[in-house]
Amino acid sequence: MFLWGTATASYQIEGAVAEDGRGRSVWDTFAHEPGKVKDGHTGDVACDHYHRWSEDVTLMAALGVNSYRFSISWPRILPSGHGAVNEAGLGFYDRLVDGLCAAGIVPAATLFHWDLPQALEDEGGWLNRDTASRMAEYAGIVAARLADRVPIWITLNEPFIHMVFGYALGTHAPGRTMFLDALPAAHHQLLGHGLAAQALRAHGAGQVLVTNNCTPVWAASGAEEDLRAAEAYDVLHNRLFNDPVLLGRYPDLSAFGLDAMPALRDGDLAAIAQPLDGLGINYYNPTRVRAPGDPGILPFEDAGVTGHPTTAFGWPVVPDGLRELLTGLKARYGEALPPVYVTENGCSQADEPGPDGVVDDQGRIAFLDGHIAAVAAAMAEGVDVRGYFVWSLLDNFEWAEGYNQRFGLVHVDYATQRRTPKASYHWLRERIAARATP
Ligand code: GBH
Repeated sequence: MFLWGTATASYQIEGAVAEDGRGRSVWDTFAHEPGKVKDGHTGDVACDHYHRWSEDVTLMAALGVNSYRFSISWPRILPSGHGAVNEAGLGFYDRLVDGLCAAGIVPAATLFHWDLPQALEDEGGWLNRDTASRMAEYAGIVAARLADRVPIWITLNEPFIHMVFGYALGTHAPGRTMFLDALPAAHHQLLGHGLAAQALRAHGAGQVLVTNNCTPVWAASGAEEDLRAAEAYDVLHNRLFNDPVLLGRYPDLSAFGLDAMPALRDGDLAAIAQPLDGLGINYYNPTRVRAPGDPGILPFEDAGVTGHPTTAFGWPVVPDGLRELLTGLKARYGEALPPVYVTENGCSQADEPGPDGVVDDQGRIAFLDGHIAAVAAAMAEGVDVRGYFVWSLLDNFEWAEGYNQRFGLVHVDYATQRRTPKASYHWLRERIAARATP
């Protein structure tokens, strides 16, 4: 069965940040620091999904999706990062999973979508190797409770983005600005993936995946130095995360002046390269780079993708980039590539209901139509794609942009929490009903 789904993440939708014993996450801290999130927005209430999850499951059932990718809030389960387990936190996901199963929707749970317990950040966060072991403990606890009903587990969401925005540039929590010194945060997340994958399986998890956001990398010209820049960017964005997981080794980092991955120890790569049941891919857009004007610390610079429409976020809309990405993964990894799940794809639009109450998001319909066709094209070229999840079910807390970017199939009026399915929701329902596959 091809999985048609929607995707969300705990801090972006749940709210209820101080309820039922939830501990603080790095995003609670970051969002409450003045100037970090646009307009001072926080996830304190978000979509109030913690209280409205049942209504949200009903919306998915009516949409006709057969799967739902959500993330578990680590600090709801382990408020101080380790030690005492918060039963009420487990209870929330227990009810959600039961609700999904009753609606015939396959739960796909992500363990870490960026909301690390603040208590673990206080011990060094992902710069501390121990956080990987803490993740394995957390994985075992949730799997022991939920793996009887959750068949699909995703360890990490986009470790590249978390390293770059959270640790290198500081535009996301925990807000560190370490540039290339952030690389251990990548290695420790990957180690956390490997150890968590083992713990998940030991506690009955069926399918284990990791989700990497990947981008086709285009050189700004055919000049030798631009081609080298493109290769270096591909190493940093894509291969640094796919190679160790699928091949058990890191790519050559010499373009970054490194002869090995910092923080790597003997045995780590074997732990990271656990057999996987699938690779999750989040795709938003391609990236175009050129050689840096001033030789600085990075061997590339952004050249911008031009000549394509853009989303409200300013991101280029290039549906064929998804076909290029998927077929490129197959060409690069061959037999080592497990089945692929597109675990996120979607776009932001400035959606508001018209006088008739209708949110007529034609741009999103065109976006989804084009990208679903790109998945079909990749499948026709031999890539084993097993699922497609739209980001997102609901408009939600878009990290540093707060509530200013809307990615939902369902509009959320934050003042009242009223949910209004957009035109794209109705379009997708008909698309799914008409054809079982892309
Ligand atoms: C995902 O990250 C996250 O998993 C999810 O939580 C989030 O809400 C969603 O996407 C939407 O943002 O500068 O034009 O080259 C996506 C990571 C990073 C993808 C920035 C697009 C740059 C576009 N994104 N990236 S551009």
